[in-house]
Amino acid sequence: MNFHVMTLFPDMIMDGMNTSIIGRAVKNGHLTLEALNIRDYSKSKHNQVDDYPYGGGAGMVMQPEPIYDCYEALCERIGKRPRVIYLTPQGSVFHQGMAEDFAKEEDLVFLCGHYEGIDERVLEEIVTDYVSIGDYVLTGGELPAMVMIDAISRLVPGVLNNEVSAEFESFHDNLLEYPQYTRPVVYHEKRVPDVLLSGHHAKIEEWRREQSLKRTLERRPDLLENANLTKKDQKILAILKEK
Ligand code: 6GU
Repeated sequence: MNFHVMTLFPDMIMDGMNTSIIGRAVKNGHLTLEALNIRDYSKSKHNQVDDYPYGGGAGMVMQPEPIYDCYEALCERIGKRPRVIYLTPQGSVFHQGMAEDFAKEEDLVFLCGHYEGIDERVLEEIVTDYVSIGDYVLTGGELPAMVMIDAISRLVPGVLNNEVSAEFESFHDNLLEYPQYTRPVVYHEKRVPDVLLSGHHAKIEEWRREQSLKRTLERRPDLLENANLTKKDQKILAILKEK
């Protein structure tokens, strides 16, 4: 997977992704990440990239030409025209299914806006996907781009050490993950559930599934509508709801 981020703050992207598992995946070649400075494509004398909004109003608007030229230069260099994700609170709210869809691409471009937004005409020309990360307002698209890159990267084969773990975590089957425990067996007078110490693998799996169902019912009941539930799951849920 090759990530290309068009931004006015390239250091924010490179510094933010350098550490952690994503940084390691870049170093060992499972991913590439580059930040393209939109300002490098300004043709004005002071490298200006924004201007006053037509019709008036507060703030500045990012001009279309530097963004278009930045994208076209990238396309010429890599010989393809990848999907362009524009990070905006007006987009569809990002979820795991979208991460799975984006992870199938070989290249992805993220367009990070600032100020009051970007001239609509260049968005119409190059943007394929409008994505938000939630219903709150941020100062720019860089943090959302990093959130998406993290979520997509961990689905790319080889990025996580543990090949199976990406599938089995929260949101697998649209259920939340079961609680985890490690040593010591007794901590502040609380014991690790006996079943986990029993070595009985079938019983452990059964307990974990029940915990996932219970937790999802308590914390995110909305997820159950799209969950993949067996007859047995439905029975367990019915009992949990009675309590
Ligand atoms: Cl993608 N951008 C901005 N500026 N704010 C946001 C967002 C994106 N998602 C939620 N809030």
